[in-house]
Amino acid sequence: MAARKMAALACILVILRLSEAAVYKVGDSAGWTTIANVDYKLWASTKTFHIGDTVLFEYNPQFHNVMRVTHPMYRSCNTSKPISTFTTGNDSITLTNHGHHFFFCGVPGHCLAGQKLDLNVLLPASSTPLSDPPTSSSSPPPSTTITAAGVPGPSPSHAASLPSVMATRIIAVVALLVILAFTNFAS
Ligand SMILES: *[C@@H]1O[C@H](CO)[C@@H](O)[C@H](O)[C@H]1NC(C)=O
Ligand SMILES: *[C@@H]1O[C@H](CO)[C@@H](O)[C@H](O)[C@H]1NC(C)=O
Ligand SMILES: [Cu+2]
Repeated sequence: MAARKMAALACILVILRLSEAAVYKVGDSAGWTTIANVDYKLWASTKTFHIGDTVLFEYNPQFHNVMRVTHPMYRSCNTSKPISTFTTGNDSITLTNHGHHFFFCGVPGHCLAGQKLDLNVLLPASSTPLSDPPTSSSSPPPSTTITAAGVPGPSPSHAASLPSVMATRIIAVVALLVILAFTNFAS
């Protein structure tokens, strides 16, 4: 009995976690490459990234790597001082803070050829009011890292996705509570 309850509760926690963290393979089936002419800017624009999501860079480590860099280094494809470098060919990077995350391939010429990625991780829903100050606030919004040129802000699809995420979670929890109730009656 207790074990079943614990198992059901564990399932609830796992489903809550799954419904909020996504894994995105960079470039989808093409992966992280220069030969397929993937438009990584377009790829990123079709996704909505949240804190806790993971991006997976898959590539042949003989020919490519992944460097996380600052915005100025990203713009100029400057590989001299990366924040971090990944070289396994199967690099999972969990997005732990909001704002822009800049990556490129550090192999000479590859960034210039377009093997570069700018991800904008949106603020969690609960803290959105803090970044959109009400009329009573006189201080400017703390959005220095979010206003880089050429990248759209939080899109309507993000706003629309929040209720559906909540609905998914609520349905999952209700379903598991029903299962839990039935297993209790059955034993
Ligand atoms: C690359 O960045 C380093 C330090 O961040 C800087 O010293 C160097 O001048 C830059 N190189 C180019 C070509 O911009
Ligand atoms: C890459 O890593 C992910 C987990 O991070 C794993 O599921 C996948 O099988 C790995 N792929 C390869 C080709 O090693
Ligand atoms: Cu490369």
